[in-house]
Amino acid sequence: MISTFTMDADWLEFDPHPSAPTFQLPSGTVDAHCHVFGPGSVFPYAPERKYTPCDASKQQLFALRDFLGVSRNVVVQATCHGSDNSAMLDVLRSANDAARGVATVEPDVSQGELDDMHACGVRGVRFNYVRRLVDPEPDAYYHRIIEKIAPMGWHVVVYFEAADLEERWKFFTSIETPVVVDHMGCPDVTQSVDGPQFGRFVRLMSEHENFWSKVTCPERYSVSGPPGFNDAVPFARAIVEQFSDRVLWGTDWPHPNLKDYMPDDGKIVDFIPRIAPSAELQRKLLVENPARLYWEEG
Ligand code: 0GY
Repeated sequence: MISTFTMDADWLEFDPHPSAPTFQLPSGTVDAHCHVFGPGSVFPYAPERKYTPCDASKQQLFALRDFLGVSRNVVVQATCHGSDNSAMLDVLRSANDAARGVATVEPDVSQGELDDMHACGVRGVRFNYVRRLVDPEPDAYYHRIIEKIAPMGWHVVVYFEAADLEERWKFFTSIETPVVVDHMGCPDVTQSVDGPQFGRFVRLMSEHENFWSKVTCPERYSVSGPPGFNDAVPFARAIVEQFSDRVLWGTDWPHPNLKDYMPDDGKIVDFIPRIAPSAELQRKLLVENPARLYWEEG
């Protein structure tokens, strides 16, 4: 039976015709944070999901990649697919080594399943603490997963909101694998870049050298908004300049759960030189760092 799904009434669909970016991405650029959704008729959305999106297929992802001048993708399992990673794995299998993946797994995942995912290109798991997306589990649940994935050389991606960092600090800093923080921990950009909230995140990065940050998603926390996301610039730029070897960039296409506007992916690319002003910083952010984390074996 073919399942059909109706996207949420307030769902904003991605822009099918983004503008051509002005900034030319360096050769080898990795979009290190993007998703696919279904299509639901092929890869049904999970019963426990908290949103039903529009479909966003691998063909559409690859078309955007080529249009923007991106070389490779890291596809992050979306919560609307729960721990069924089939849609994400299908992208990896179709990408001819030009995609890697971050999966969602449960503690009872078998070694055989992990090995199959590794062969497809999965190199990390994501722990999501954003309550509108999932119900977070106790630390022991995540420890059991870490015990299984650490020996495989995988890393952990954590998605949380700034106000939650204090509570999670002890657990996060106990993780010994590389830990990649989504969207700089979603800072409140109405506070000072030198203030206590962002200061806590900067301290996390400076005291723990296994932590990386995605400087993605200004559209999620900017209050000044598009096209410039001006209030987000000092935050992302501070992280890029201070931790240039541990930062990643991505589009976040197809931009799940935005409620006010849909960003133009061309403008998302044009944001890059404002947060990584030199060619060297751009090369690290876009090419070298993701290549090291996702394409190097060992
Ligand atoms: C993101 C953000 C979101 C959604 C998901 O897995 C997801 O469903 O990641 C969000 O709604 O904030 O990281 O792209």
